[in-house]
This record gives sequence, C-alpha cells and structure tokens, in this order.
Amino acid sequence: MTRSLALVLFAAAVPSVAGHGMLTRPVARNVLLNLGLRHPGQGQCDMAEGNAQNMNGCQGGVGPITYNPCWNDCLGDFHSTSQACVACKQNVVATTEARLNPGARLGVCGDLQDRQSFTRPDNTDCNGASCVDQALASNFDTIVLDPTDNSFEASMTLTAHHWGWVEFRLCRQGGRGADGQGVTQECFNQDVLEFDAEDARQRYAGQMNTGVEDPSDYIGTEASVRCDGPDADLKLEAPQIWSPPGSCCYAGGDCGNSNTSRTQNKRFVVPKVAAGPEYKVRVRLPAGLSCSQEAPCTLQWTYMTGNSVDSYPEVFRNCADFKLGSSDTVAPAPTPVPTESELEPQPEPEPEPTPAPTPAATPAPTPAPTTAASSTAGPAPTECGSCSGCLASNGVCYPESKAFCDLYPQYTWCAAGVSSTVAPSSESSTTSTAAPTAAPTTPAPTAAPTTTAAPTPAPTAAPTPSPAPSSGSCVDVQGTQCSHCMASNNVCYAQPKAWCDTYSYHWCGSTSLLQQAASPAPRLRGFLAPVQMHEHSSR
Ligand SMILES: [Cu+2]
Repeated sequence: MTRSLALVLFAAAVPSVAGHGMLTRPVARNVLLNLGLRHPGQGQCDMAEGNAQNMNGCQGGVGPITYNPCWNDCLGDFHSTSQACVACKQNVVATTEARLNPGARLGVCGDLQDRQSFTRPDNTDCNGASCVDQALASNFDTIVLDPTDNSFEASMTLTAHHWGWVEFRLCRQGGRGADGQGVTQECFNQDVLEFDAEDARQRYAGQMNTGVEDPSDYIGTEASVRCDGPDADLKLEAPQIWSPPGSCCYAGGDCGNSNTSRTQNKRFVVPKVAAGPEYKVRVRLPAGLSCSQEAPCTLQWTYMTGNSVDSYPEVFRNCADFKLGSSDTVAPAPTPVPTESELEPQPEPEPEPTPAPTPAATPAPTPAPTTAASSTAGPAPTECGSCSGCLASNGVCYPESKAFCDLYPQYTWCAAGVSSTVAPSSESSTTSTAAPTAAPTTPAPTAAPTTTAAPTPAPTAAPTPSPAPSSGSCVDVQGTQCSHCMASNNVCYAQPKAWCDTYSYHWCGSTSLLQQAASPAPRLRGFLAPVQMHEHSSR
C-alpha cells in the first residue's frame, strides 16, 4: 500500500507512532491488511498505514480512580454501607463517568465503537473499501487442532509491553456475523476460551512478574492493576469505570473462577518483557466446530493492560478469522511478520497522565491538613496555571479533593473547595479536531515510581522528581543536554522538528532534515528498558 490511509480517512497529520500489540496467529484482520488504529491520545484513534498494532478504541490509561476522597465519609472502610459512604462513592463514580466517559468506546474488533472499521462489513475505512470484506477475501489462517484437547497454538506480539493479561473469545458465526452485519460481542461472549494452563506454566517458568507464579496467576498480580479479585473487589461495584464491556471484568461472558483461583485458565497473564515480544499460548476450542473459508469462525483477542494503577486500562482488541483444517491437508498461510521498525518502540510523549502513586492498600491517609511539604521545591503558585484542583507532578490537573491531593506529597493543591471545573483532558478526549492540537496533557515523564512490587529492569527506578511542566530549556530531566525535542515534562525525544512542533514542544536541535533523519536512538533508552519505555506508569 503506497497511499497514506490517513489522507483517505482523516486530515490529521499526527506523528506516526508505534503501537502496542497484535494477534499474529491466527492472523488478525488488521495484521492481514496491515492497517489499524493509531495510538490513542491524539484527538482520535486515527487510522494509519502500517500500524497494524494498536487497536484499542482510543481509551484508557487515565487515572487513577480511587475512593480515597471518601475516606472520611466511609470512616476508612470503603465497604461501609453507611449512607454517607455510599453517597460519596456514588459521587466518585458519577464524577468519573462524566470525566472519562468510559462508556463503550472500544469496538468489538478493537476499532471505535461508533465506527467499527474492522467489525462491520459495510464500513469502508480501508482505502475506501470494506476492511472486513478484504480480510475475509484473504487467505486467513487455517487452524489445526490437537485432537487430544482441541487446542492450538496462538501467537501474539506485544510491541509495547504493559503487563496485564489476555483473553480469548470465539464467535462461531464469525466473519460477517450471523446477520451479515458483523461479529458481535454477544456472540464472542458465548465462548470465553480456555488456555492450556499447564503448557503456559512450563513455557513461562521463571519469566513472570514478581509475585506472579505463572500465566494462570491472575490474582497474584497486584490488586491495583486488576479490576477484581482479592483487594480489588470494590471495583466490581462500578465495573464500567474500570474496564470495557466484553471483558472478564465487565459483561464479557462466563469467565469462571478467573478472579479467585491461581489455576484459572481464562486470563492469560502476560510474562516478562524478556519473554517477548512474541508470546505463545495454547488455546482450546469447543468441540464440534465448523469453520471454513466461506464460513469462518472468528477469534477475538483482548489485551487488558496492567500498567496503569487503579485506572481504566488501555485495552486492545483484534479479530482473527480462521478455518479449521487437518495437518495433512493444510499449508497454513504465512503470518505477516512485523517489520523491525514496527517493533521498534518509539519514544512518544504519552498524552496520558501518569497515574498517581497509589496509596498502599490500607494505610490510613491522615487527612491532616498539612501543606504537603516535600520533594518538590516549594511549588510556585504559578505552576497551577488554570488548574483549580490538584496539580499532579506530571502537569495534569485532577479535579479531585484536597484530601486526595494531600495523599501525594509531590502534588500541588491549587484551590480551596473547587473541583471539577478543570477538564483533565486525556486521551479519551473526544475532540475531533483534525489538527493534533493533541497532547493537551503533559506527557508523563519517567514513570512515577511507587515502591510496591519492584517492576522491571529500569533499575534506576529514578524517582526523578517530576520537573515543572514546560520549559524552554535544553537540559533534560536527567541533566543532560538535549539536541532534539524537549517535551514539556523535560524528557528529550529524538524526534524531528515537525513532530516537536506538533506538540508545541521546545526544539533544541538543528533544523536540518538530514540531521534529524540521522538522529540517534532516543536517549530515553539509557534509563528505560526498550519496550518499557512506553510505559505509562510504574507499578
Ligand atoms: Cu500504552
């Protein structure tokens, strides 16, 4: 494809960015066509050539959302059924819903709910033609089942490792769906598939996150990055503000004991980044299926990310059509392999607020009205700008209470009693301006570290005190000279000037295009592990 799809679909000229991941076997529709959605947060999830990853419906990664503002009303017990507590929590939910509008935005096949480019055959978003029809006319994968347990090996590539877990669902009347209008979540919800837990255990032995035994150990992951399970059960009271429908977290069919058992087999917990970027899992299909080129079955892959603490996560979906075959009749279609550049993580200013460090599960935050002394050198009032709520260290203004703000010493309380006037514009923004006025929020700087659960490589874990937003300096957050694009969070991005201008960031380099093209690998790699670089938050 030589023509930029962006021109066909949207006038947006936003910088190209790498995505998060995709289902490669069976090959997803977007991978087959090598088309997909852009990274969220740039106004819209614009379609873009060569970005087969990243079908996430432009949602998630905003947070944190907690009941902490209700600490007093609930007398420290968020399970309390007292009127004051219930009312306060309802208010938090209502406020959050209004702020994030987390209503179903993620389409069935990872597209936008109101667009369904990769779901509905009558949509013509793929170069003016139907994405679904084109995918179905292609030689999609043939799956050969292991007759002993009806399983097959599925493969996914994660281009931005965000921990979390993966769910698989099957729509038996796949392809164009039962009525020809496209596959539906209802259809997928009827078959939440199991994976081979024993195979996963062996395959990823010793390659899991700290505290997680194996890919079946969902409840071994931290409660702050789960939507349910031990110590996260409160989130079930308002699942819509934590997760998209069509997941084990919310209206996603029968997920069995996947939030209570360490041996569950519905949520495949993502192993370490070092085990990737390709991850394999044996998925079981129900018996008696009939799936052919003419009447395919469709697999839905759902990647629930787990790097955004107490947040509505980024969630990625793909749909993959497949037929069933036997080993002697089948020459499986080759799976398109992502090019190196697609796999290359690119530094991108995440237009997402860094989730605030979660207060440890139980500690009583003393709402003592101390004027949060600490790390940051006396925040100038000017920092607040137009913020009349709680200004986080990443420059994002949260319309939260003072009590909330006081929980985070590095945040600045900008108002007395004001709340909610400030829209913390986020990636879920629904603005449709073609121009990437985007990145309204300051990109998260180096993930604000929490002390729980030693994450990953990034050993420096640099609790780099978040710099004040915006500066015209060319010395980055680490005190190093920046020769490219200095973002408002003082992170130096090795991007061309045009990219830099898009965000109104400070350009520190030469204006020679040649020189930009030859720019070295992003400096960020120096202290963040590749792939992790993109991480929105620490955990
Ligand atoms: Cu992300």
